[in-house]
Amino acid sequence: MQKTRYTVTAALPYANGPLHLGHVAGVYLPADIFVRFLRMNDEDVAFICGSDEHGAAITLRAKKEGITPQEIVDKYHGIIGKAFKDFDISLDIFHRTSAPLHYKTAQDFFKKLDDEGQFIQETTEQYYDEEYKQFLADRYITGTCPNCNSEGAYGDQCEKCGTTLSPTELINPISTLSGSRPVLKSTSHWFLPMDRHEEWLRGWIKEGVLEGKQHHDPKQWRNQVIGQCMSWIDGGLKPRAMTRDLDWGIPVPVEGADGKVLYVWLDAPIGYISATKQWAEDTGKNWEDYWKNEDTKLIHFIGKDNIVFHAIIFPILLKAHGEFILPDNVPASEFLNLEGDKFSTSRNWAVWLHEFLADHPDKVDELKYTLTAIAPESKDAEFTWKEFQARVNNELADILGNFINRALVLSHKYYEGTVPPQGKLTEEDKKLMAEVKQVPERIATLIHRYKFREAQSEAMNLARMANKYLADTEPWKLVKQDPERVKTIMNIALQISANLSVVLRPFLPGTADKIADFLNLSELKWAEAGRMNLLQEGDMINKPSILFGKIDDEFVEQELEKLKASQKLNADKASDMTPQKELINFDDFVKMDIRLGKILEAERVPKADKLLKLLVDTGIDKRTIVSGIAEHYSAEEVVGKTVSVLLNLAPRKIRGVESQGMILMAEDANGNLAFVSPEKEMNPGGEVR
Ligand code: B3M
Ligand code: ZN
Repeated sequence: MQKTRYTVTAALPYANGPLHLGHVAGVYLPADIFVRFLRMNDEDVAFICGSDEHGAAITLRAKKEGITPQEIVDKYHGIIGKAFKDFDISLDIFHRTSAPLHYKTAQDFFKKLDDEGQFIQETTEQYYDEEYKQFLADRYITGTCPNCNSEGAYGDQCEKCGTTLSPTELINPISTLSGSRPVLKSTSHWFLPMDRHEEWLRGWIKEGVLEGKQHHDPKQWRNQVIGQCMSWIDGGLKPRAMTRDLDWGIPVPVEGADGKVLYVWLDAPIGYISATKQWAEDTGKNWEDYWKNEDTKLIHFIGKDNIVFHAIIFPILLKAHGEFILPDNVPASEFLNLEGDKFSTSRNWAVWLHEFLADHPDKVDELKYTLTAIAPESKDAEFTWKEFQARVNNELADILGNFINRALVLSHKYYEGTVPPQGKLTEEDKKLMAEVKQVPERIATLIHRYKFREAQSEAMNLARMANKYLADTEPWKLVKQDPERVKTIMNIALQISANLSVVLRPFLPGTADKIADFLNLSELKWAEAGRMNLLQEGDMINKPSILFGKIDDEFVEQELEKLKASQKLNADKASDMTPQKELINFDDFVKMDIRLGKILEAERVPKADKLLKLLVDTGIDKRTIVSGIAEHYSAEEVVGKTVSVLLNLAPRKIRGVESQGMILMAEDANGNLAFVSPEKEMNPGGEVR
């Protein structure tokens, strides 16, 4: 069925810090391109976002800054909202989950599910910090990831391998409040029995089928989204707690839930609905058209660490509620890295959007173009200031800017700023015009497949073709001996300029506006692109200005200096080093049997980016150990290394492989990893003590 309405959501940023370029490239810019394109096609679109203002990360930031959680969210809700405006992200609303309307929406949603028996109430053992008298969930607890062995995994997620976790799965859990080892204490919570939904969910994710009907085309979904969901489903869906023992969040609206709040990953996605309600109220629309109407396409733009929350948990909640539509697509991006390292809020290794805009308010489209050109759509990508300089100078300025400038300057020079007639066409002219005609369709197809990098590249190819056309026809040389021919060439060049103001608009709206102004054109619809008569003979055109200034080496140097200075500042603070763990006594230490081991064989663990399966000679036996080092070491390069091994760690199954022990690794504040090896050749079995 032809769907005639879109609800496009962009992940609600946590209001505990500013946005960095990684967030923008992965979520907000692609969503904006998609929405702008839809609006150019007169689609009815709601573009929804807002601040995610609950959750442990916010209360931890508040503790760190010595202010209240409300003050934290007020501060960052403002910073983020202004950054979206200054970066021309065309949201219809930037709402917030601390708003009363959201509380009511989320509580009504929860109450309906509870009244209809969609939850199971269970009393379970949860980690509890006796010093802070607080149960520990999500970011309040950290430990070793059971999946990839990385330290610093949180109670709800390991940021290293992306696995979604529960606190009791962590190895050696530590409270992030007191730094002490938590105790287990019983508490009751409302659980979503996700296992009950496995059957329909599997069909919906894999085949796009819902209740026997084709709901969406799974071939349009990104592989990493389906892959992550299917491994979650195949791993066995388990009941997941939808409430928390916290004092910051939305109170659970049922009897016997004092001191409990909604789990932030139940609360936040409902924030899309409450934001839509607010927007509809402000604009006189019916919000239910955007969330309950089958002829509406629901699209969630997110980063890959949010996949299961948007493609499994929230759809289960929507379906359990019974009145809502499910997403047609969840275009999740991979991660963007910065100058060879991961973006990191805690290490201050980031280019903050609001700071870039304060320093370079005139470079919005330059940044948009670069981030889209390198977007991490199907694999992690890298932003460097040299890349930014190259994209701006070699593509925006030298191709697009140069073409537009020549087309308009020459038209002013030869025809006093009027559009000349289009005379007799050569074969070359006809070939070019046929090419121009196909560009809009190619871009539209790519955008509908969420391939924004390629779509933008197609739009830039139009400028490349036009630039080449002028270089090949050299009107400036012809104008004396064949003025009629030059009129046709310049008419074609101006028609292509008009087309560029249309096909670039989803990606570079500011530039599209400037070109349209040069040509005295109103904002054109997408359907008008591809035509070679957007301008009529005799139309007046304006004098152009330079579209893109060049980025010099000093600009790049200054930005790199800023990065290094902020990182040094942060390193000096040292506040981000993991605090020393609680004291142990010698008896605790001697329980550990740490030996030297020689790696005999190594191979990747299938479908696990981070894991290597190792055969290790421990001096007493040869055993298999799984280690989360595959992102730092290849299988080949570890064979033969002598390393330190914790032998008597209870065997654990990791991605189906029984691991008997743990390779000890050293990791510094920059995330660099190294083996702990003897400084001279030693045989396997040597005891470390
Ligand atoms: N606040 C963003 C994150 O995980 C998270 C998204 C919520 S969307 C409902 O960084
Ligand atoms: Zn992990």
